[in-house]
Amino acid sequence: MALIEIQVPDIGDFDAVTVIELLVKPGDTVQAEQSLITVESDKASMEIPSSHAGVVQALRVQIGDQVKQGSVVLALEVADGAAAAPAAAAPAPASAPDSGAASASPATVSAPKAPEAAVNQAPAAPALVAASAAAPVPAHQPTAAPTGKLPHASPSVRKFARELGVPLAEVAGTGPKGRITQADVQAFTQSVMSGRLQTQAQAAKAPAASAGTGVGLDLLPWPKVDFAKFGAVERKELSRIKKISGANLHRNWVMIPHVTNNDEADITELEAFRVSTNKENEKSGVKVTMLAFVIKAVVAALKKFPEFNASLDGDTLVYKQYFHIGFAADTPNGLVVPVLKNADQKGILQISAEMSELAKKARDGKLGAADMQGGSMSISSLGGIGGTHFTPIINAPEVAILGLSKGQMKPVWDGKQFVPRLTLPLSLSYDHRVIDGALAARFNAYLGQVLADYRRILL
Ligand code: CAO
Repeated sequence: MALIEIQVPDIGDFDAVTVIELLVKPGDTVQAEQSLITVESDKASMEIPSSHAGVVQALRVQIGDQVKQGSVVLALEVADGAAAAPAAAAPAPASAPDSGAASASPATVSAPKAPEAAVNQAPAAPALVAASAAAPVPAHQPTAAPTGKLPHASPSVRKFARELGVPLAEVAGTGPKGRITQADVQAFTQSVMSGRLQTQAQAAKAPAASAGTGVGLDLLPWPKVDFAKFGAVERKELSRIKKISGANLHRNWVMIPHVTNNDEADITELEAFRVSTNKENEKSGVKVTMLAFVIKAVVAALKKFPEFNASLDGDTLVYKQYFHIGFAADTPNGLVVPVLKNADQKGILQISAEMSELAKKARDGKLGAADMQGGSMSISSLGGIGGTHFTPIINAPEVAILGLSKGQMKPVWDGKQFVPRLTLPLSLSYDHRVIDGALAARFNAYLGQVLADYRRILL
């Protein structure tokens, strides 16, 4: 085994950037191109990937450190001989590795680089997670003539483009030195979709058109208004979280055919039980809210309706055998969705304790990437605030999300008279490509039954 040092590569136009997230720890096994840390400049945040596969020996940076090109990120133990060949298809990017592989002084390797960038000798590029909000959205150049040069984009943007089936060669880059950003890829998908619809519409109008019909999205450009003409204004850049979550929400809203099924659950008895549980556990410091019961009820519903615990992979549906439930948490900087893992194996008190820990981490801006990954389905609870029903946006690649609004006392007809019952509004948004309306109605109705009589979970 040999020890090498992974360095920050050329990070474009930035002199120094701040480490905001450590994605690995000593002892972790990493793959080539796996992200190691996230850094942030005043314009964007970027992931720094590893050039080698190996085992992390020691981190050389901490959150808050300022780093620049050449700063050492970590020491990595790699297989003998691997230090000389950072990636199978790529030449060694920087200084020669230490021939005394097992010696204490590690070889230094200027690390993160896009494999393709190494092939065409372009400077290494870190993965761009969020482009500056000020970046202009490029107009789609339908078929750029092939230049023979590989497009300039980071590994994560390439991965993102691959997942969406976007040909990078046709995407105009708006990042530094023409680098293609995630926002560019998203803008491309939108322009292609709208272009396709317009083509369909034109084909439908043509005299020779057969059965094809379509509707063009003949959208107007975004209104450009000088608001200062009408009164005093203040401009504030969106937070990093808002930029990232906004791009994700936009993609999910545009790409997933959402339908929302609204229902109500009678939670009169469950609320009484919750209140008594909190009284009994007053000293434990753990407060149980309705959301913890809903998480457990959602797990029961996912077991009964496995299509909801699935993700689309092309034409294949991937059914998950685990039950990790995401919940939207409101933070001063924007919306994040921590994921409560293995909710099926936990009781209500443990779920409540973990939820409050995750919510605190979210508010303190300390959630790691792993805290927000692997969800089966998400819940967005606005019950503590208000509202009757709403349309939550699905958190791709999940296929459904449950929105909870405020529980209210309502007069309910019991067959003889109106009785006051506490009802909880349930808004279930689902991906209609995967879930039919009838199945969604059944899922929501079953959820309501479980919440009305929690003993059903045992059946
Ligand atoms: N109906 C009525 N009251 C409810 C309720 C409901 N559905 N859900 C919670 N409440 C009550 C709680 O019992 C608590 O009451 P007390 O203060 O009297 O004990 C109060 O509302 C506040 O609850 P909470 O918000 O602290 O706890 P929670 O477990 O319900 O939610 C969390 C935790 C992290 C999800 C929440 O704090 C939060 O961030 N919610 C916002 C989520 C959001 O922004 N969603 C929108 C996403 S789309 O933009």
